[in-house]
Amino acid sequence: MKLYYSPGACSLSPHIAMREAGLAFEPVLASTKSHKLQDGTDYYGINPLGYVPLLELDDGSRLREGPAIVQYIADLAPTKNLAPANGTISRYRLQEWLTFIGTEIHKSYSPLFNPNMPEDAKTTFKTKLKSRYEWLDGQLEGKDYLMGEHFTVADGYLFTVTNWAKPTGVDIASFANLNAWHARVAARPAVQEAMKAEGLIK
Ligand SMILES: N[C@@H](CCC(=O)N[C@@H](CS)C(=O)NCC(=O)O)C(=O)O
Repeated sequence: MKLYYSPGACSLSPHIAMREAGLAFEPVLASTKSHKLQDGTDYYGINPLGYVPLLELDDGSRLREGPAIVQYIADLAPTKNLAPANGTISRYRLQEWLTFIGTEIHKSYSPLFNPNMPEDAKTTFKTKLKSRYEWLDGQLEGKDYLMGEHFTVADGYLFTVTNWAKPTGVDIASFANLNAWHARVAARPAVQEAMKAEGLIK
């Protein structure tokens, strides 16, 4: 399998999932700025929408959308408990988390990276993000991970987007449960490996 990624982008989430799952894959750098691969190939020819992540399966077919990709990866390694079994209410709880992270958190950060977005609009998104994180902080009370004692692909996704708080100026310093959870996820060997491989840490 090939995972198209850009360092520190939301593609870090499936990258973490791959390493947590212990699956063999080829990471392929597809810069979100140039939309070109390192050999100059136009990334729009691979994903017409231009964004990462994208997973190319061994049969050459391609899967888009982070929440779908991480569930696909989790299901390839069922013994790793990265997602509850399909058809169970717990699986819908995971999907509830992935949808929340994608629509309420991830896509509220996107305007903060847009140089053409006016500052007052950015402030609106920062305020929204802070209120979502305040709620999340309460949800993490007494829990090691979002779904309880086990790390799931939802933790990898929330970790990935929460890494953007500092560079975009979203103030999450006062959220003790959230910060303890973030440190717990950051310390996982697979997360360290993925971040090192993307050049985000040494
Ligand atoms: N709906 C997509 C959105 C992915 C997305 O926003 N990717 C960003 C990086 S975090 C990107 O590649 N941006 C560059 C672009 O859109 O050209 C998903 O959830 O996978």
